[in-house]
Amino acid sequence: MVSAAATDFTYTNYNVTADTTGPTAPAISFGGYTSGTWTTQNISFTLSGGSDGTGSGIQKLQYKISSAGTWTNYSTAVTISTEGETTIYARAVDNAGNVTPDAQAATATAKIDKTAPAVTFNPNGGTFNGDASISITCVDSVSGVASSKYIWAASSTPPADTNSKR
Ligand SMILES: [Ca+2]
Repeated sequence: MVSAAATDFTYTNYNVTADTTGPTAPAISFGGYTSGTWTTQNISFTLSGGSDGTGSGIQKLQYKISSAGTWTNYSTAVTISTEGETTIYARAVDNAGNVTPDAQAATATAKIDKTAPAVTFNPNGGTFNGDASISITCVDSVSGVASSKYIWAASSTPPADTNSKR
């Protein structure tokens, strides 16, 4: 049997506040790059902000690369070097473990193309007795061909000014 005098007990009031709401998404920032435009360079992004309102506060920020990617804790600038179109997602996690709902995650698009278009001549060289018809095909499998130009020269020495033809 255990007995104790009433003075052995102390009482403490705990304020229990439930936080069941995820924070708003952080911002995805690029240095000198505009989301959704093509570039020939690697792209770096940083995350900042997000708000948990009057909730438990933001514990950490996370990002993932492509919708099938894995949420990764953010600590410093992230560099994307993969050619093609890459979607970046960002969310925040609060101190209660709630996350920004998927539908409210921040998104941005990185578009990298480091490869020049392929140019094909048909026929490619040859000797012609009379007029020659040559087709030129330009293909770019990443960002596509925006425009194409050609020059021609009467000798085997290319013109010095590539904007002229002779
Ligand atoms: Ca919250």
